Amino acid sequence: MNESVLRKLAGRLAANGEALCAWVTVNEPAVADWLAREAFDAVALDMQHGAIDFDGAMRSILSVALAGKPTIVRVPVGEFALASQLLDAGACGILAPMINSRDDARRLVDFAKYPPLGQRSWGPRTALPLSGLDATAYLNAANAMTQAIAMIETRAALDALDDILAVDGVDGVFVGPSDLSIALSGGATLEPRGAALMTEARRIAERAKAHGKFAAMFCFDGADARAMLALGYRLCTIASDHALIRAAARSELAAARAGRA
Ligand code: 3PY
Ligand code: MG
Repeated sequence: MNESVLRKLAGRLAANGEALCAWVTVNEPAVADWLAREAFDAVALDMQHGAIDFDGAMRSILSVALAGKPTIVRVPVGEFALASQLLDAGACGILAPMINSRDDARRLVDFAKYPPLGQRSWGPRTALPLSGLDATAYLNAANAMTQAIAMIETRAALDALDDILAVDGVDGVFVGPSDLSIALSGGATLEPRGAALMTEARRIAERAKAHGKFAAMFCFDGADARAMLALGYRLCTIASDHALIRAAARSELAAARAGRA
């Protein structure tokens, strides 16, 4: 079972499959575990805007693995060294925000992939036992099992999109629709499903496909994820943990009060 956890996400994406991903922002492995036990294909931990620290990420990765699911971690901007540590701790994918150039993308690959693709340093403390492989077999399999995902969320990233996608070792691009919509409006509005964003979203999906890589998208609910899958996005979130909890609370409170004064 363990080896398949590390291979699961890559296997799904390599076979042109689709993956729906939970989005966790709290530093509590139980929340990652609850979501992992629903029918998500993967769980993402957000260390950029969420409250997750390294210790929490480490524990959450193990909880998610125990539920038989792979974990992706979003690191803070530019924290590539942390990416290697998270992979050592058993993460299957790294989501790197604000990747704006070929050099940024190369740096992500340097820390996420072993030679010859990158320069990830050896020390897969938890990943190796989780993989069920011996050290050499893990070394040989790790690059293919590990997703290096570049976030596209600025005008510079749009300009460099083909350069970023062309970097050997970048497995996919992930649209940050909120930041990208802010960038597209010159800082004036937040319209993550506005017309300008959607025009770029279509182009990003098309360019990723042309490079033989996957496109991923932060989505706001199930219907939104369904629409993005229809556009060719193959890895989609459906809502963050706090949004799911609040939406469920709203819906159940409304049900409890329906028809009552
Ligand atoms: C964005 O929409 O900018 C994101 O980073 C999604 O989390
Ligand atoms: Mg963002």
